[in-house]
Amino acid sequence: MLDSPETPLKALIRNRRPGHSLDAPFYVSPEIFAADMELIFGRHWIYVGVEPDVPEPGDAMTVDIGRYSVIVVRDDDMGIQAFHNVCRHRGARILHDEKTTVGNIVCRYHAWTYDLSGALIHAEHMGADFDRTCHGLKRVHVRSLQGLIFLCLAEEPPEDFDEMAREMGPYIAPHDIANTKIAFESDIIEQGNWKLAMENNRECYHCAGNHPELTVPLFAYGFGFAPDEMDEQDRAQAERYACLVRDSHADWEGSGLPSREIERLDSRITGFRTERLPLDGAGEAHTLDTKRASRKLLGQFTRANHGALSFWTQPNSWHHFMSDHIVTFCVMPVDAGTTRVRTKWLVHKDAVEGVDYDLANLTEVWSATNAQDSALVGYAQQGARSPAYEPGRYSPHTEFLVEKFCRWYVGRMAAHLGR
Ligand code: 3BY
Ligand code: FES
Ligand code: FE
Repeated sequence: MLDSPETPLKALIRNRRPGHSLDAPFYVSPEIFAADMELIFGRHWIYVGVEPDVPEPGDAMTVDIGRYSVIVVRDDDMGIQAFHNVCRHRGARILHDEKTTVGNIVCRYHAWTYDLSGALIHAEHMGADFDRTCHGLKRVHVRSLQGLIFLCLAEEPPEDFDEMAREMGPYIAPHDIANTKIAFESDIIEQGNWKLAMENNRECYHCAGNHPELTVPLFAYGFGFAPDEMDEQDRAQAERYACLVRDSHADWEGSGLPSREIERLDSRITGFRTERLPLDGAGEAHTLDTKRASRKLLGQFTRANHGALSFWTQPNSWHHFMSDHIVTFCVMPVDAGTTRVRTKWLVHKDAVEGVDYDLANLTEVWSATNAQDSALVGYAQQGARSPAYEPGRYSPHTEFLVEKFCRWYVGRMAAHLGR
């Protein structure tokens, strides 16, 4: 066990025990939280929302990443722009609502006015020698991956976003995010470190015991299983599942729907993984009857039994794409022991609530699952605060993706700290 939470970060990283949860300071120390914000959230591509957050020119959303506030806005040419939400006059925060619609971006303090490309177009009293062209809003790197919006706060963002976009594009494109709308969104403030929220997402070891709703459509097998502990009946079931995955992949790939696993968790700065997996029952969606939640299917889909395409990114997101709806999750650290998990449910933009979909039915599985996960993350944080906590072993069968997340995290921290 470690002697004190004050142990220097580099030593903690060097001494991290592979295959085990992290040392307590990684979850509880304000200093390591500050390092996470600078080295992970300050330098990587961070998932923040979807293009339907800002569907029309002038639609803007503000995104808080630690101490930063960023404006994401749809410009007049339908492009997405991102700027620091800090006025170039005396630095006041400009936009205050999470979502708004603007003609120009106007600071309330002295009415400095920026157009949707960030250019300063109006600033009174500044004298003849004042050059407006040098006072545009500071840009933040922004990229859309088939409608999923990522920001990077670094001067030089990781160059491998394009590779991820190239590989993931064909998987996500059929779900046509551009023609969806946000049917519902929820924020949960979890009482745990952001890494515990991510670790919790990377395994389904806890699913059988905690997620009675999610395990109706979801086969936990898809996230690993322990063959040596299974009886004959379990093993037969697991084999049937493996066949179902093989047959489904062949079927889906044959009809032009990329489905097979891509795993780039260790080899990239921008780590990600994807796979389309069959669902139980009718095999259509994350609902309690396993059928589509919305009658209007996305994109060109004509049938709904395409299972769910999942896309997991590092450091902070996961997404489930179905034929009729999409559920997308953004993890945002608040402080060492607090994390915001923002979930959005997307349906076809023409789907009408109460006619094509029932909101309770659409959101039921993940609302329940999020609440259950939130409690679990809270318990993990409470444990990590105890002097009795010591890193525990991950299951090689059902927690290998948690280990990969931790390996990516410590690897990135080490790379940035220069060791
Ligand atoms: O949401 C996910 O990514 C899945 C579902 C349950 C646990 N996790 C692996
Ligand atoms: Fe924005 Fe003065 S601080 S106009
Ligand atoms: Fe869970």
